[in-house]
Amino acid sequence: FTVTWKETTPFEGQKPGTSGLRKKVTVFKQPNYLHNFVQSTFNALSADKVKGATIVVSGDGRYFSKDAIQIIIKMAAANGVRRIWVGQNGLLSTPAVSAVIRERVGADGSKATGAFILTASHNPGGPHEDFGIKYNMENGGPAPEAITDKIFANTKIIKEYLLAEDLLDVDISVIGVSSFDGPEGPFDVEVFDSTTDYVKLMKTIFDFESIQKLLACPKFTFCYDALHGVAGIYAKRIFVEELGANESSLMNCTPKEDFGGGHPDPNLTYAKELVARMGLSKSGSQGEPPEFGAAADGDADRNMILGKRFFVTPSDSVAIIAANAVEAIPYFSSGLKGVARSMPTSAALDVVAKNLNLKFFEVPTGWKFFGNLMDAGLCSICGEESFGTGSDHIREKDGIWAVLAWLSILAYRNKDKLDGDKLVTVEDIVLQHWATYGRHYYTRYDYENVDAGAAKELMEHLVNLQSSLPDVNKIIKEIRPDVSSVVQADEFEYKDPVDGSISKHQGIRYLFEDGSRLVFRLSGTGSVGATIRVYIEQYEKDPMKTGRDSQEALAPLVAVAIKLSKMQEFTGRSAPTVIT
Ligand code: VG1
Ligand code: CO
Repeated sequence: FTVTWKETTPFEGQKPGTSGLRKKVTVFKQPNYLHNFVQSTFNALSADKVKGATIVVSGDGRYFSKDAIQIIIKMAAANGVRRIWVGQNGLLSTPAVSAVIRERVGADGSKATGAFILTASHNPGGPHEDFGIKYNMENGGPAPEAITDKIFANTKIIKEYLLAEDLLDVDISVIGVSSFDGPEGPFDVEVFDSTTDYVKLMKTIFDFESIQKLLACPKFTFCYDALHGVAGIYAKRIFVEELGANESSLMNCTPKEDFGGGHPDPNLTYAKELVARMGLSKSGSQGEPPEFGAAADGDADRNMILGKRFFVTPSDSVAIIAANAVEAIPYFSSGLKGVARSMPTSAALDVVAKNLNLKFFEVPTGWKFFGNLMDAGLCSICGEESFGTGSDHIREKDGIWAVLAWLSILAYRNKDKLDGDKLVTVEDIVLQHWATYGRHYYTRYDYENVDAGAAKELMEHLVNLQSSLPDVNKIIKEIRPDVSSVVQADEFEYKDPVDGSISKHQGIRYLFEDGSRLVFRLSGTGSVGATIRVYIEQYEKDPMKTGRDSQEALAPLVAVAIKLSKMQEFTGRSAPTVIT
């Protein structure tokens, strides 16, 4: 092939958000739009990570992925990349990409130094929906801010990109290697099985045999909903082929370019079919729900864990996994190095860390901040309130891992009960956890696609309010005299304990005397307008009071949050778009 220098001009707004660049497909399809971003990424990397390097390109299979993969292959060839690794059909979950970067070794001993992940995660897909791209580094984790800032700076001044125009399209549906000759030497594209490396890694972490026994027990019923995302191919391999679950326990496990028209976000609002099957929908259920249910998002890094007629909040989930990991999961049997959560995630994990005397970290939203802690050996398990849970086995959150972690805990707790008449359930485990550690009532209100200017004003208003706590408390007492007082309010700022880098403006916090918290943030993953997230949390130590309905328990704080922020005045919204 030959290399052509193509002239181009910058596009506005190619700033990577919480997790890469996410825009409408129509935006990505503009001539040169993807090319500019990819070249800006190559230009932001050190030369050794491009020239002669091995780079992974794959994603959740959403609409436009196949075109994007061919474009990136041609640009990589022209930029002197030695080899591109593609999961069959362009499919690799985000956690599997991380595993491939860290674990996969090519036939000639080659290792990947990075990856382009093609996903907009939980955002809908299709010709009129979202596409996304993000770059992951040699450790398998998302590029740190130093790199994403550089990429963005490059997108603003880009004048040309490199393209191997005459390179033939590669058939990514067939496993094998295609070799080409370029001006700087050979270039290969290797298509490989999307699940092998990931499955191998999972087997080194969990005791598959004990999970298999649990799944074989007739009293334990199981279902998994991939919402037509990429998780489906891993679910089939792991839950059905390896662990013996019934094929009928899989829902929506064939990946689709448009996720079947749905919103591939595993929560009580969007995972409707699973929620109904688990007996959690208001309209009631058809028949006896399974004992355990779980779902994933489009790129399979998120998870939702459900018991029969029971929802586990993600903040509780990570705390419960951390509390049980050493006993129940072989990978952690020699102890946990530490635990971490994102700032808006509830303090359930803090209480576990304190009780078990573990190192504990609170980081800004987004997985990239956990990676440094893990690379430095400071953190084993971490999680976010947004249905993200994971560990230092890779550098991304991991939806299937979280399900295997829960199945491991259930298998461990039930190992002597499989022949008895009653199993320990998901609900039992959560209730026991609350009895030991107390309960953090938690909810998140999302106001999606509000006017960006209005969202900014609302946030400024909340920052201004923070200058006088007496005023804040006066307002609160007027709204709800039964709510405790704010004792501290600030904008969250994080100093990375490993590299000393500082991230500012990571969310507005109001911290109450009784441990309650209100947090306000703007989303960094949307593709149009702004999304305001309000995180509401209240701690209850009294075991007699941990069994309330969470929306009811949180109602006073919710009322305060809405009034304090003047939500309706600024946005015109009287209700959130999604409550999780
Ligand atoms: C959201 C979540 C955040 C998560 C991020 C990426 O970000 O709140 O916790 O890490 O999505 O997840 P934001 O900026 O919109 O609040 V995924 O599964 O979209 O890669
Ligand atoms: Co995701």
